[in-house]
Amino acid sequence: MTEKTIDLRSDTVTHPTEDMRKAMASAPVGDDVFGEDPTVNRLEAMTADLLGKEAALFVSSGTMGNLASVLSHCGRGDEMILGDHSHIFTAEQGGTAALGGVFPRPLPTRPDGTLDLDLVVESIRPDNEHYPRTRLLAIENTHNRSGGRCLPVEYMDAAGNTAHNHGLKLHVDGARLWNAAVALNVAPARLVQEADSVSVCLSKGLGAPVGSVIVGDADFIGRARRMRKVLGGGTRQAGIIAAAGIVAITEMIERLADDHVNARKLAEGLAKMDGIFVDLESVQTDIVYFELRRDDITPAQLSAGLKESNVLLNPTGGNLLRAVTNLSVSSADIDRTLDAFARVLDSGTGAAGDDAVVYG
Ligand code: TLP
Repeated sequence: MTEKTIDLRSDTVTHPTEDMRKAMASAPVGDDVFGEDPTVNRLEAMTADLLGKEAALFVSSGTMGNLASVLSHCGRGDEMILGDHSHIFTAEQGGTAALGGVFPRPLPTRPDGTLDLDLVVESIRPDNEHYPRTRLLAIENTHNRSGGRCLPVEYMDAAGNTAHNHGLKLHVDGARLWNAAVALNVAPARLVQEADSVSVCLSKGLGAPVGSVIVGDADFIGRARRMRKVLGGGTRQAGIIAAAGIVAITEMIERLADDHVNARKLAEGLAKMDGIFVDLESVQTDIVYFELRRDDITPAQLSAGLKESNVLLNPTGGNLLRAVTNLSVSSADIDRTLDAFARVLDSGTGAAGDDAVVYG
């Protein structure tokens, strides 16, 4: 029997569950550009409700969700304040600037994934013909590059209040907001109570094959719907994929707790190994960033060595690697992963690995 591959490269690698496939096969559909797909409409209504907002829009990806949101809040030449380690700033091709002319104002991301809100206020431009108009503050929860850390309710509220007190809107990249809600034991709606827009992913920890949803007030969603169309994201019988999204938000949120337990187990196991450093405090959800502190093996060699034991994960630059637990990874798989690490590190050679770095 071939050994199972344990895929820790991301929580995006999962395949749809049986329930999702069944729902997809029997989903009632219509033309969603006409607003006539009952399954898309249902997914949008359910997600708006879950996040406590007036309206929602089904989009193809997290990147499209962020892009359509930012471009619906800002016009060309407007400025957006965001973190220098945020996904929007680091890993979306600068699309908000390239396609929408939105000027990014990156501020230092603190280790816990937050921005210093006093610095946000200082960075807001006064009304002056030399400056762009600052329109938007964007934050990320959970914060990927900070190890999947959760931004707590108090910070989310404070960010919203800070933005609103200065005439800005607040956008939340909530690709993994579900993980934050489960880890913090708080309703997703409560976390984003002060946000003007939120983008949530269905195809990360929740296991759906495709899709994200953005939420906000009806006026914002009206603009975002136009924006989605010009970005080429107006799709037709999209209920086929939205059906899996409905299963994702009804059946798959609570089980994220299992991914968090597995990530913790992996992190604690790795922390005991010679030459591996993990900041255990950073491991709050499904993401484990760790540092390789060895002279005899590089991150690329380590991941190539693990691959020979059918364990996949990504070097993400410098000495860092990232592992993300997910639906397809069990507690027993974590034991096998730790054994594979021990073997590769003991041999001290890994395998010939290229130096390719995958963004994580
Ligand atoms: N993140 C992916 C890669 O791009 C790194 C991953 O494997 O983590 N916001 C956040 C916080 C994200 O982590 C991602 C994807 C996105 C937005 C974009 O989502 P997609 O990939 O659906 O466009």
